Amino acid sequence: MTEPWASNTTLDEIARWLKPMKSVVLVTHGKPDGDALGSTLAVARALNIAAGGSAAGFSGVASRAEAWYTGPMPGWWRSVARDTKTRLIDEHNPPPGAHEPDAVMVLDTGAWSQLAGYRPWLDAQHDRAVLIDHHLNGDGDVARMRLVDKSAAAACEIVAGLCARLIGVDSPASLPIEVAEPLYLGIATDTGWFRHSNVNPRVLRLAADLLETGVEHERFYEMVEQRERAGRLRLLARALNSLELHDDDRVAIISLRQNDFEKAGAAPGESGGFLDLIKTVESVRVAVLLTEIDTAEGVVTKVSFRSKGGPALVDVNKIAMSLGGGGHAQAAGARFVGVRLDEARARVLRALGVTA
Ligand SMILES: [Mn+2]
Repeated sequence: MTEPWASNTTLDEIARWLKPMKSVVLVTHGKPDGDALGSTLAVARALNIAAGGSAAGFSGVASRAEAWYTGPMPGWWRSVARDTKTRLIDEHNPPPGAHEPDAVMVLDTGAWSQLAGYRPWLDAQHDRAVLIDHHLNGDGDVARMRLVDKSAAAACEIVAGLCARLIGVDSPASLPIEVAEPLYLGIATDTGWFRHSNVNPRVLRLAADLLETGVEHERFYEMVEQRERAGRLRLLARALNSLELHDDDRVAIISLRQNDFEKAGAAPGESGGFLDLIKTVESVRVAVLLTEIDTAEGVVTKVSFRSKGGPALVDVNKIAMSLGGGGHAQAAGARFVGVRLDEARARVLRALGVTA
């Protein structure tokens, strides 16, 4: 029987159900982001505090809750997790077979595809599992109890109410700072630091309440967003310098050669995200990155395509396929072995129907 992707419980019921639980495991989606880490850490700390311990647990006694993660982990995650009990799960460290907690919580996801690292262990926990999520889609059979609020900007927005109930405070402004900090992190990152369309009065009021507890906005912003390597910026400077526009400025091309990576002190692969910046040019519909590198098989020029959506969508998957590559309609690539950058550029422009 398939179960619907919808709530079948409330925050009050979840809080009441969690109260007597002595051991709780919290899981979230693989490659956890600020909301995934924030929601799991906040609940783990709230559970310990609700039972009379510190955020990290009880002196001489194990923590009541532990958060499990499947990587890769963001570089800053330990600065946020600090002394909260965590466990990294991977193929060498699977979920401990004998580990049968009183309760399992699945936060910020409800999709089996994002929880693959926990199976089959998680299947066996179904009847003692509760999930809290804000995504539009998920699998109803992940947990017996589900609270799905698609209007929430972040899982942390929902979880803030749970933490307040567990600890017994009326307002998020009265939460302990150890709980407020990860909640703020989740809300800030899932709203793109209060820039995305999910920003509304309710989430801004919650963020303001969390700041009342003493959360330092700038410290978290710096920790998460200001971690760029100087070499990557030098590489970006070289890429921007190469910018050329074609077809009435609708096609933008940037180019990087082996020499650019060496001069910048950057590794191939550090050009990720450059095309997002090129796409911010108003007239540009298709952005292309050409990368010429020397490999064991000789010179190779890699082509990455990104296109803007909407009615004027250029299907770059088709373009890439015509060049022997492929991908998706808005993100695709191809690879030319034994072809220099200038020849690759000519082939790309021809494929795009542009006469240079
Ligand atoms: Mn989220």
